[in-house]
Amino acid sequence: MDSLRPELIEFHGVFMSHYFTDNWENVQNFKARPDDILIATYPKAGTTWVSYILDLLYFGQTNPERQSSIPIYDRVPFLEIFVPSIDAGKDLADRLQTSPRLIKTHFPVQFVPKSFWEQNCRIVYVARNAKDNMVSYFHFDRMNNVQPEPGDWSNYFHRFMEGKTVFGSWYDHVSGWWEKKQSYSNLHYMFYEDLIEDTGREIDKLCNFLGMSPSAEEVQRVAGSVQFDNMKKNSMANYSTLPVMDFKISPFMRKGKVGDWKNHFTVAQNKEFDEDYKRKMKDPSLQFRTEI
Ligand code: PPS
Repeated sequence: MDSLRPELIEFHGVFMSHYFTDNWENVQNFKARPDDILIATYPKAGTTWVSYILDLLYFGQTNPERQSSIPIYDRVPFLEIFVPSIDAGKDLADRLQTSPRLIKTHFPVQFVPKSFWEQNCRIVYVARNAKDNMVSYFHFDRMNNVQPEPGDWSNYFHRFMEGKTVFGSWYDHVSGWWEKKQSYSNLHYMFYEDLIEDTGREIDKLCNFLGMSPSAEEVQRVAGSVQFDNMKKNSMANYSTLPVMDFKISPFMRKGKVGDWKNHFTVAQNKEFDEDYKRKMKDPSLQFRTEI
């Protein structure tokens, strides 16, 4: 498996791996439909969680058998993925029979295929505080054989701050999408920490954005199904069926917490990080919580 590990490459000014650029032309020419819903995130920000919520809201009652038979990565294709032995995300998305189609991307905003904007698609962006996002991404890169070698924690810590991770700088990603929200009204910007704090409340907000009005019982049912422990033991949600991941190194559903960064950052790293963060994150309207 180790031979699959790619190098980090610079692509249109963003650090990427070839697994997400090899199908570039096809992905850029993807034909979005007006009812498509794009779930956009920086990696490890809560993509799977929100994908599962949306899938249950739309299809949990009309098509319950999909919950026990189709892994989440097939229900919600990862548009730009192009890895040998795994179906290309663009092809999976083209073959989706559902309406709406739920589609996942980790692209920074400037890489999103233009048809999503032309069709005025609804977009759900999920952001997670940088410290926990970094820790989660580190463990993911350790266990995922189609990600570049993460190296040791201290090396990774600096690489993350320099934007040298696949899909580039966290700072540019969350800020770029935040800025887009000011001009594109069909974008719902959510935070992982808010979901942890009150999943039901966040599902209500999501439904409001999507024009759905499920009953309070239905919202609670969905919130219960997507609790961390339930998703962790659900083989259709926990990625255990995907061969490129080595769960002996770290599980996909790892901790699911706000504040795990405290178990990784040294006092000196935390100081260095906070000073650098202030220099990079200039917009006071975009605030993250690192504990709740
Ligand atoms: S990916 O690979 O980018 O699609 O990963 P992504 O799904 O965005 O992020 C994985 C992290 O989200 C956590 N997660 C959850 N936390 C709380 N509740 C639920 N239901 C949940 N589902 C996924 C998952 O555990 C990863 O975070 P860490 O901190 O590594 O545990």
